[in-house]
Amino acid sequence: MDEPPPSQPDASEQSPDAPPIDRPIVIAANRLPVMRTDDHGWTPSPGGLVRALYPMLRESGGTWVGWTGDPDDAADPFTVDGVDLHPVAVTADEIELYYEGFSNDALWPLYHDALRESTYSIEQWDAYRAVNERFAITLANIAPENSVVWIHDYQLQLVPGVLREQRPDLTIGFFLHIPFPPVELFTRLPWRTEIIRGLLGCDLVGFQRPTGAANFVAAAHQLLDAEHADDSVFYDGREVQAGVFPISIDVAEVEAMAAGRATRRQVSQIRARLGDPEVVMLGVDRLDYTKGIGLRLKAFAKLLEDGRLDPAHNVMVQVATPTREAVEAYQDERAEIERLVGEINGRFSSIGLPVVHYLYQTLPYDDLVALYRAGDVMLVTPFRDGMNLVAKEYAAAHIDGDGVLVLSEFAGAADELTDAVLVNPHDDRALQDAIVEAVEMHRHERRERMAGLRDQIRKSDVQGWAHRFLAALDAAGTRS
Ligand code: ADQ
Repeated sequence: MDEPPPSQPDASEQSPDAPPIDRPIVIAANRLPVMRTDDHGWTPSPGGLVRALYPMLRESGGTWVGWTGDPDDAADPFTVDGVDLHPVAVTADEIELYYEGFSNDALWPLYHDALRESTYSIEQWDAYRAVNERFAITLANIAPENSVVWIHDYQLQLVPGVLREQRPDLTIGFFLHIPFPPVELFTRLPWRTEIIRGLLGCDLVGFQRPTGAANFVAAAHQLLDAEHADDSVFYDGREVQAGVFPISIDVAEVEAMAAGRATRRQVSQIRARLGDPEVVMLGVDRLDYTKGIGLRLKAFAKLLEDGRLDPAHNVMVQVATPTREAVEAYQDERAEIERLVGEINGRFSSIGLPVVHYLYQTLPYDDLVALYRAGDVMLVTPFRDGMNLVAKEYAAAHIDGDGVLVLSEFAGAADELTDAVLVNPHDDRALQDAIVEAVEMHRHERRERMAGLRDQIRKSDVQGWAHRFLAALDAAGTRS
């Protein structure tokens, strides 16, 4: 084997944060990975994606393109911790049309099994296209020659196509964090061909589950008559790969938080405040209609009503993060959940001891980890979910080796977390039985299943996910 050139650091000296490729990396996502501090500075925002990618960009001096989160914010490029940040301005009207409208009221429901009727409006589409073009032009202007550009999620599906036209030298990848729907649903979208063409500007398109990749390949074939073989589509004289890259969490970080003395103290406090029940059931979600929060509340209520669970010994804690509050479907969902919580508490609580504890709040990550540890049974029951990181965080937090995860088959996490109690949440009776099974599970089986879950998540954390995607993207770009 050749000796490495003297200027190259020895592999053993490489920082674990170093990216797996030598070329410059540019990330594009709807939001920049930073938020404003009280003293008008910037700090990295919380969230798994940022935790996975930011240290890597910091190490390699990379770049991130995105919106600051404030309307009409045309901030100049700036640098935080050695990462170059390029804001893309989005106007207040565009936030309504591109973000709340096309992204979250057309694409989001359609991509989640059409759980709600999508709104298809030409004004929204025009705004989506305009913002996507703006992102692509920013990227075309700043991406170094031959660099690797990694674009994230459903808000930016047209970016690869426009960018490819402007900068054929770039290697372009895209990761879809949510499901890619079956062709029968996808073809409802009036601009389905434009979206597929946009994604075909990539060298590699990544999905959470094999079904997402297969649906995308099938849509490209049906709509554009593109040739395909296994996991590749051939279009416009180029090969576009469709790969599967299930996202994960920062396992070490959650484990370290869960092990801290403060967390352990917090866990005892939480259980005491809940009235030291035998079983604490937990739900943690963005308040989204895809997450099946109402469904699990109804299942809990039915179990109390039928006497299969005793309200004196079983409590539920539901934490719901405020999200997309300007979109009507989200306002309706919140009203329905709060009505259910009120109804269940009215019927089954006693004074000072509500049977459902409901928080409509965003909690700090360490408080969330303490809650995970305090939860005996975690209920993750989405109708459809790209992955669901809560399921993985719960397993990572249970360093005590105990706790049961009830998990919907319709979450991407179900492919890997096969030691959960898997359930079809559309089946009322099955969901009720799954909850009872989790509550009554023998300690030996609980520990065995939790060991399986923890082994699985430790095999693939979010840093590994980012490395695998970038290595595959680099290879795809070199090949084509
Ligand atoms: P989300 O739909 O947001 O993500 P999820 O994967 O569960 O869903 O991630 C939610 C994150 O928010 C978790 O990391 C969790 O800790 C945090 N969170 C939830 N409730 C919270 C609360 N009350 N306070 C503070 N934090 C809270 C989309 C897709 C998913 C996919 C991810 C990542 O819809 O399917 O797993 O992207 O690809």
